[in-house]
Amino acid sequence: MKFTVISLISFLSFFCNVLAQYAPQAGLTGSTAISATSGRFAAWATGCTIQRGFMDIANPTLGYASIGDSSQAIGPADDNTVSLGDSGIADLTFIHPIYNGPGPDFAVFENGFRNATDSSLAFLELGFVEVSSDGIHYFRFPANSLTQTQVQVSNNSYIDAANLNNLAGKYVGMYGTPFDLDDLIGIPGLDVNNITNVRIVDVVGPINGHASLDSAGRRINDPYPTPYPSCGFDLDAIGVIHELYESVKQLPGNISVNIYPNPASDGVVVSITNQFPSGLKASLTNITGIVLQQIILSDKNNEILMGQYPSGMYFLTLSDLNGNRWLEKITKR
Ligand SMILES: [Ca+2]
Ligand SMILES: [Ca+2]
Ligand SMILES: [Ca+2]
Repeated sequence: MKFTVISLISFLSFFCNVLAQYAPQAGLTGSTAISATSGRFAAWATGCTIQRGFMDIANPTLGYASIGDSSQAIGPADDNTVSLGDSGIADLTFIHPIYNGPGPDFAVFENGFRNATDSSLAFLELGFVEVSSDGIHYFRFPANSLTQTQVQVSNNSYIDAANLNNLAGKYVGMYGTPFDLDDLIGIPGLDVNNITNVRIVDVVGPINGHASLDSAGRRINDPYPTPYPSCGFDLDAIGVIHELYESVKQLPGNISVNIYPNPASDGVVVSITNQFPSGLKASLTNITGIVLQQIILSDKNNEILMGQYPSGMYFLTLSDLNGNRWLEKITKR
């Protein structure tokens, strides 16, 4: 009987390794983990509200997760966390919106920890990540979990990050799991260049009963049950990589910008009122984040024609050679 159990575990771990196809745990070659101290973060979440989940979703009489509070999710990653509980939710806000720049745009920090003897394995508690550009409609990153679903992951078992994609908590403490807004381009009602809210939803881990499903309908095997006050996703921080500045009136170096008319009919003029910076780009996107025009600004007055587009809301983004961006909302009559 013991031989059979060992064989099963060997088989499952072999099976997992064959299937593993995503980036491995922090510190291993090919990992996409971003260290909290990497210097890539321009900003951190500034507001957080928490809806706690139960310590055990199947036994509500035990009460709710209770460790930490919303302040633990604000500011730079520091390994101090707030516990969400089974299916608990955290809503995060930021001083400036997040935009879809090259590569990952923000990263989520949890407090998972490594297996002492196998650096590819870690104790991980997972969360779905959703974003919104209006604070009302949220859209979930398509998550993938290839962790086996035959044996329940428990409060003392370890999983392989290489089986996980687009799930917060994939990486150990002080290493952020990156999210790239490219994955959500073209969804009606979401502007990937103006993300105002990020939401974390605890993955409920039982492989039977209250299972959470990934984007392919697979059950996500996440530690369960964990009937403790520290139950569920432990949110440490959200770091912003691509931060959007909302005013284009003033650029660095005392450069003033005037965009008119707004609302517009035939088009808008982008007027630079003094010393002209080189490499300044303007990009016009529609409400779903699709880029309609991209122009290198080469003159003090630059006209962007809009007569061919339907009425509605558009975004004009200016960017400089240092990667800074500024956003102006344009209403087309
Ligand atoms: Ca991106
Ligand atoms: Ca969970
Ligand atoms: Ca924290």
